[in-house]
This record gives sequence, C-alpha cells and structure tokens, in this order.
Amino acid sequence: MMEGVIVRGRGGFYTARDAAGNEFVLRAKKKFRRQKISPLVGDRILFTPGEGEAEGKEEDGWVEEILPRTSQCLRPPVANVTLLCIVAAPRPAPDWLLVDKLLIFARKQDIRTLLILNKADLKEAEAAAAQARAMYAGAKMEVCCVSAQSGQDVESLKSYLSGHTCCFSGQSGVGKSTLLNALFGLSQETGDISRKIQRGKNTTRHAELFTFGDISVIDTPGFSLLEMDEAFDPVLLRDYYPEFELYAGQCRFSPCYHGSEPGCAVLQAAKEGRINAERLERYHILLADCRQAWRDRYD
Ligand SMILES: Nc1nc2c(ncn2[C@@H]2O[C@H](COP(=O)(O)OP(=O)(O)OP(=O)(O)O)[C@@H](O)[C@H]2O)c(=O)[nH]1
Ligand SMILES: [Mg+2]
Ligand SMILES: [Zn+2]
Repeated sequence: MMEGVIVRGRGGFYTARDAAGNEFVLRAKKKFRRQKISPLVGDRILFTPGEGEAEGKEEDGWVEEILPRTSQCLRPPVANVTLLCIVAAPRPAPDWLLVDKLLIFARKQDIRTLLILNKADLKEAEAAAAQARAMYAGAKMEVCCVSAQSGQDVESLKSYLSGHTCCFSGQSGVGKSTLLNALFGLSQETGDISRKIQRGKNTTRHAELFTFGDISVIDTPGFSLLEMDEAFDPVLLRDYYPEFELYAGQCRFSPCYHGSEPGCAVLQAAKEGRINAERLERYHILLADCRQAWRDRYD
C-alpha cells in the first residue's frame, strides 16, 4: 500500500498525490459507505494504485484507509485544515454574519483563522479594512489586506500561510482563486461578478488542494448560505467569543447567555463601547438560531 493526500474528488473518484508528486485516481472501498464516511480533500490515506492497462482498460486504484483526521469541516467539506483563511472583499459586499459563523466552526475544531480582505485596490477597501479590524480585534482574528489584482501585500501573506494546510473559504466572487493564482502562479479559472446583483458566479465548482513548499492550500467553491452544522447547547455559543472572556462571572445571572438578561456585564460593556456592537448584534442573531436548532434537534 502507498500513502498520499487526496487533492480532489468528484463523481465518486478521488485523486491522491504521493510524496513524490505523482497522482493516482482512486475509488473508495465499500466499507467507507457502510461506515458512513467519505474521503475528503485533505485526507491522508493509504491506497493501492490501479493496475494500469489490463486488457486495454485501466483498473481503478482503491482508497484503503483514511488516516485519523486532525480536523474536519462540513462546509466546505475538507479534512486536516490547520488554518482557515476567510476571504472577504469590499465587493461583493461582505456578509459578516457568514464570517462569524465560519469563525465559530473553526474554533469548534481548533482550527486557527485569518481574515483576508482582498481587493485592496478598490476605493471602498480602506473603510472595509477599518471596519473589519474594529470588529475582529476583540475576536482575536488577524486581518490581512491584499490585492490579488495589483499584487499588493500578496508576498507577505505567505508568511502567515507557512507551515499550514490552509483552506480558502468565503463568498463567491471575493477572489479566492485569483489570489491563489497570484500567490503561486496558478491558472485557475476565475469569474466576473454579475453587474446586476453584485454577486459572484460560483466559478469554482470543486475543492482542490495545492502544495508549494511548506504551504498547502485548498481552494473551495464560494457560498452564500451557511447553516449551523450541528445543534449544540446554546449556552456554549458564548465560549467562541474571546471578547466576552474578560466579563466571565460578572453577570447577575448564571449561566448568562448575554442575550437580554438584566445585569449582564457583556451588554453593559457593549453599551460602553468596550465590545464591538456589531459583533454583539450578530451574536444575538446566532444565539436565536442556536436556540431554535437546539429545540428542534429531535425532529
Ligand atoms: N479589483 C479587484 N478585483 C479582483 C481582485 N481579485 C479578484 N478580483 C476579481 O473578482 C472576481 C472574482 O474572482 P474569483 O477569483 O473568481 O473569485 P472566487 O472567490 O474564486 O469565486 P468562486 O470561485 O465563485 O467562489 C474576478 O472578476 C476577479 O478578477 C482584486 O484584488 N481586485
Ligand atoms: Mg474560485
Ligand atoms: Zn451576561
């Protein structure tokens, strides 16, 4: 058996790459279906390569084992990511709620995060960067501003990615693929933003992993909707907000959801500008979602 990493998968076929850079097309053994797991891009696997040309017909190779995952994301479905790069841009208009959800998913999996604000060449970029920094400083997420188009700060982004398996995630049209092309000289397909609705056109259709020295990056299809992956006790949501930590134990009620309870230290801090009000407002939206999902969990 050989060892490799799954770099792409479509229609039940998976492409694995070995350490020497050779690629093998494989199918998954039936046992995975019984175990209700499927190989994901980023998975480290053991496999048997195909036999080559047997009677003019290439035989499939097989994914034999999926090695233990260090992390697993559902949206996008990828494995073993160590740094989630949330890519946003002034255009299409940032969906910060989506960013917050991605941040929560990453923290649940102990994946580090980086917010990449692309299209720094656009005139609205400076305001968007200031807003992002104000919102995410307390959330302990760094913000990097780059322009894939002009190349501004693209090289310095590499120092953040170094040593990681990174996943580029975010709305369609923010420039994930363009940025990968600029970083590593790739020629992935990119798409315009529709004029009428100012949205990306879902150009990238499948996740794909690329490796350059000590950086692995997975490009993924953009999306605009993101559901909470699994219901969890809504009281746990606040644990994913580092900005609340300073006020732990200071609320009148215990547990306090920092929703609308009287004597809540977090609400007070937001009122006094010590916690970003927009982040708190979106936390309240997610708290309501979380409570709903928790109530419906047996349906
Ligand atoms: N002005 C400007 N435009 C950019 C920049 N980076 C990308 N774009 C443009 O943004 C559009 C979308 O780029 P893509 O790379 O296809 O976006 P994506 O995030 O990969 O989109 P999906 O694959 O649909 O998820 C294209 O028209 C790019 O030329 C940038 O730094 N500045
Ligand atoms: Mg793309
Ligand atoms: Zn509280």
